[in-house]
Amino acid sequence: MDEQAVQSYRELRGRLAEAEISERVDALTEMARTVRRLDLGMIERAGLGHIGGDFSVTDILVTLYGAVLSVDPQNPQDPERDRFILSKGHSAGALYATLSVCGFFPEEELATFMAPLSALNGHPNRNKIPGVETNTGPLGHGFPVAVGHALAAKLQGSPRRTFVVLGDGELQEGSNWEAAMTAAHYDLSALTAIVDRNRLQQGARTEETKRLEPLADKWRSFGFEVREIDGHDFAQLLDAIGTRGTDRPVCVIANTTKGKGVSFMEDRAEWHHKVPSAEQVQIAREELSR
Ligand SMILES: Cc1ncc(C[n+]2csc(CCOP(=O)(O)OP(=O)(O)O)c2C)c(N)n1
Ligand SMILES: [Mg+2]
Repeated sequence: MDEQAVQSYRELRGRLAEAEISERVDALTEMARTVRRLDLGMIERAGLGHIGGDFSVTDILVTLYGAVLSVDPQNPQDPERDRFILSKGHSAGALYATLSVCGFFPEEELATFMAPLSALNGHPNRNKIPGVETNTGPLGHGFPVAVGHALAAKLQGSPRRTFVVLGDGELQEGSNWEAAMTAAHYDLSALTAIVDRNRLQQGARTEETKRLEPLADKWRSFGFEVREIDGHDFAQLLDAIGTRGTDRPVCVIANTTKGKGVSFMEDRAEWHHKVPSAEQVQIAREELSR
């Protein structure tokens, strides 16, 4: 835990709870800039990482931690905390940078990303990092666990919410659809599944690999309330993620751009896990400070 960062995080949450929408959007935009810059530095240092999916999911993570999730970095195991699971665990870099900004652990630790003996592995590990709910990495496993968390909350009569972020390519794993069926069967209205709909997976477009469309209809037919948004528009993100479902689970289809924020990475399959050269890092850094 990083006390100073926790203090700033608390201040931010307090301020944003009272703020006008434009102020909330500005603050989240600034936080996202910080997260992308930290993540870029981690990947540069490690020479490894999944920058494309990190940058498509950053604004979603920032909205969750900056304005929606009820979590306390000083008490990460509070039984009444909201639960968040990054099912697309390869975007660990973006999650680590976000958690450090909120004070779950000191920012300096980010420099150890993927180094031998570091807690910050290529995929998140709940036994090593405060704030991580479950280990992810093998795609298709996070959503079933999230459904379990949401069902437990319902059985306990708790109002806590559960959120899960899924990759769109990840939806090709059949376990997700079993989980969706289960969530709808139990009317888990405090569960929100967010799909990072960047239309790319590893090395190819989702629609050329295994067609997902009509995606919203699929989720609706499984019993979800669907909210389709621009996943880089903070006002839309706040609206779609901020409220729970009325009587059924929610699926937010967040239309995003893989590599968002860096012109030469945007919507390019090769930036799934390519590492930028020193020159590219410099250009990326400049673009991310605008
Ligand atoms: C079960 C499983 N199969 C394969 C992989 C290797 N893998 C890592 S990321 C990825 C592509 C995922 O695409 P998507 O879910 O769309 O993620 P994003 O575009 O957000 O990076 C694959 C195939 C894995 N992690 N788990
Ligand atoms: Mg994808």
